[in-house]
Amino acid sequence: MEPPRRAPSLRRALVATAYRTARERYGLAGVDTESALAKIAAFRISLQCWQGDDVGGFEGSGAPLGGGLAVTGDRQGKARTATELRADLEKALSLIPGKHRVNLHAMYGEFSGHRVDRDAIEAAHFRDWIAWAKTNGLGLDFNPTCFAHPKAADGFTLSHADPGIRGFWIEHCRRSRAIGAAMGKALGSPCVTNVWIPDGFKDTPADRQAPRERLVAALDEVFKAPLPPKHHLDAVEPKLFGIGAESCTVGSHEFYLGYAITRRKLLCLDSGHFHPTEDVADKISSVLLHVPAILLHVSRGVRWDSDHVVTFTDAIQSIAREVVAGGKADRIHLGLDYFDASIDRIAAWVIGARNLQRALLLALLEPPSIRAAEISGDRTARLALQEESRFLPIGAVWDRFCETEGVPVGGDWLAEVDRHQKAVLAYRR
Ligand code: RNT
Ligand code: ZN
Repeated sequence: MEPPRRAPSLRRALVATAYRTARERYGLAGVDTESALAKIAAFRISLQCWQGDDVGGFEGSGAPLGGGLAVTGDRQGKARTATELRADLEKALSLIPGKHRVNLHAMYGEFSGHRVDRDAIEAAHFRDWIAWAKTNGLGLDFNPTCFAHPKAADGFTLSHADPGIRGFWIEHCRRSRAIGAAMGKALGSPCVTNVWIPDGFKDTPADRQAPRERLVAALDEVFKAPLPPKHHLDAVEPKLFGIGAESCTVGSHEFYLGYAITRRKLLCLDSGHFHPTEDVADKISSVLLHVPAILLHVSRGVRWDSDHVVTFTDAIQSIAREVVAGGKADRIHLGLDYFDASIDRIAAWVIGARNLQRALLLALLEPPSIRAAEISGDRTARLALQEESRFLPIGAVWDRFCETEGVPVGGDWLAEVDRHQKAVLAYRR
């Protein structure tokens, strides 16, 4: 990775002065900014590799994306090889404070020009990813790819009525878990392997029961081999509906909540996978009572599961607030899940990750008087203090964090993205 960029001395002096004042201001509100800074540095975010190439992967099969997933935009410069994707990820990571993880999909293996079908993938196909992650001090997470494949073309995979097709996807998911475990072992940090399948009905099914029974049985097959939690954790990802699966999504919320509870799996909560008026933040404390841990796919749905870049919305602030305030952050794995090719792909990673971090920082800087007001039954004070706390000088604390982590302060990172565009992306045709 590149050496950290130094802010000019005037900028440095301003950041230092603003931080001193902010620290005192927060001190008046009973908040210790130093402790918040120590804590924010410990949060690791899993960057979705698929933002870098529009969910393309390196199988070279040319199969359409499918599965109800849609990437808009076609900006020049998308990563065409794993080497390019790693270079782009390094650039993004150099502009995001802290240490993080990278989330891979099975279709991102390196197959050296060979056609390796999904039921034949092995850890060897991810050797270079693992070596790269080790060199860069990154953790890896993993996903079976149950879309963009002829055997998923009719919209069904693990719940398929044809036992041959079902068996193919079971084998793919089994192998994906083994690969995840190899990654976790090599990197000394458990890999979360998350199973999401697109299976569902566009129109009203005559039978909703049978596909769900098949899915339970298929998942039980997939998860049969126990893997050491030290290296590997299993997650399952429900969804309300997808494009082409509007009338019945086999892996619905109720389906997977029950599955995760009874099989002791992580439940993945993707912020785009609920009805737009639902409050995903409110689900965290409930779900954590019943499942071992949660995987968050932090995304931004605009009117639907549109996978927009994460911005500093109320929704993201409340999610991060629940992660922090619930006191169970060690059981919550953070990942981003969106894909946008209408803006610079590297900037998309940086914007989303920095916003999630800022939302976490805001939560870490919450004045204790808010909770105290609730305990004393003073609802007026709770509301008043919640609203006042939004205007405390978080920006100065964030700038301080960026500076101590050696990443650009404020919008200075854009110049780096621009340089990368001109020096690297511009040559990709
Ligand atoms: C789809 C799910 C799933 C995918 C990735 C690519 O709706 O959110 O997590 O986005 O696996
Ligand atoms: Zn997701």
